[in-house]
Amino acid sequence: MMRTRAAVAMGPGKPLEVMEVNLEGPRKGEVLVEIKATGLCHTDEFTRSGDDPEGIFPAILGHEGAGVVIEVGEGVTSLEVGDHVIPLYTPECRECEYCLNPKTNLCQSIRSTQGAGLLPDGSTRFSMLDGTPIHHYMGCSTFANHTVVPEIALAKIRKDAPFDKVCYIGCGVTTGIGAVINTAKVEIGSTAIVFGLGGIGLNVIQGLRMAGADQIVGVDLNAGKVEMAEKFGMTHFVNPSEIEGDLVAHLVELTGGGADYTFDATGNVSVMRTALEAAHKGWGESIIIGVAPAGAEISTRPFQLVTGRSWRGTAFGGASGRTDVPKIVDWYMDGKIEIDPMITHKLSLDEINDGFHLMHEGKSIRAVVEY
Ligand code: NAD
Ligand code: AHE
Ligand code: ZN
Repeated sequence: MMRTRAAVAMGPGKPLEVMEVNLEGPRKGEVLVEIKATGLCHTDEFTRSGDDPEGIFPAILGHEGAGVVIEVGEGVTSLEVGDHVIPLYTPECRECEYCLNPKTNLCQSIRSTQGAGLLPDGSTRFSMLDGTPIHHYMGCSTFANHTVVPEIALAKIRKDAPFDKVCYIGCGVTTGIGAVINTAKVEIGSTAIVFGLGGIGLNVIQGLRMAGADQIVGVDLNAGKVEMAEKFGMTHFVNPSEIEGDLVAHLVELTGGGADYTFDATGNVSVMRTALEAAHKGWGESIIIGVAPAGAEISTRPFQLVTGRSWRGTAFGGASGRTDVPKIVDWYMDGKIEIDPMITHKLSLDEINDGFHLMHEGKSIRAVVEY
């Protein structure tokens, strides 16, 4: 048993509380990781706020981290002390029915315990100093300086990659670029619309430029996002609050009949409908990335699908983390993708709640906490 510092979500809608917590060492198949840096993703805020139907409290949130292996539990063979790692909320056991099916990245081997805020043996390693158990989050809990993660949920990465940048590959970068490359499989010369120019949407844009899309339309209510989006490849910007009349009709006209691919990176179900209906008749595909609050539902006229649009979704950009994440780290280190400009704020753990305020004010793309 050791002590570490963590930001604990005590209840829905409450600010995180930074405190000392107890952490038990790794059991069979588990690894103790010292987290060096973590990004703040909107999904952490979604759970903190109480919108997540799977939200459990108290919990240590955070799922976009990078760090160093401190200790390995019994039976761990793929990692050793000193390895640099990125925790994976979508693990890769390479054995389950899902891992063996190339059509999905959704390894299910530990999904039920992970969703219940527990490690695979059904228990938690974190507790308050008075002994109250604290739940894990998405199998990662990177808002703690040290965390215990199953071996199958750790990607081993090169040691020269900076933690304060590649932590973002733990969610935002991989989700955005992967949605384009793995899920949509965008072809050279395509037209695309990206709804939401935040930490995910900008990476969709970066992925579209890599894939060779001709027209990349960004849609956001915050015009402050335009400069960064243009830097990453956005060719046209639409602010829905400035469009008189029907937004779908405007987007369909702008893209010459609708876009080949549209992406929701807002989590707003009415935006998801707009995204589907702005996809091209006959072949347009709309990819849902955003996560929506408990009770929210999507709807459209079935005729939209009858006439050839399809509605799809993606988790972690369709990436199989232990295989794909080290490659994406290489892309960053080789200059094939950019991360640095999107990390707009660096915080200490004590300042973590400021990161959520910056997100709400639309001032940050990614705030990163460095330990
Ligand atoms: P963010 O807060 O950085 O960005 C959201 C952007 O959407 C902001 O720029 C905001 O101005 C814009 N926006 C909000 N409402 C809008 C509207 N009605 N019309 C147009 N633009 C609007 O958030 P993020 O970290 O980029 O995450 C985006 C979404 O993706 C969240 O729902 C998050 O939970 C989800 N997410 C999903 C996955 C996955 O694997 N599927 C992974 C990461 C994040
Ligand atoms: N708990 C939510 C769903 C949240 C969700 O969709 N999570 C995404 C990752 S978001 C990362 O920022 C995901 O991977 N989903 C697949 C899974 O198995 O959780 C709810 O609505 O219940
Ligand atoms: Zn995320």
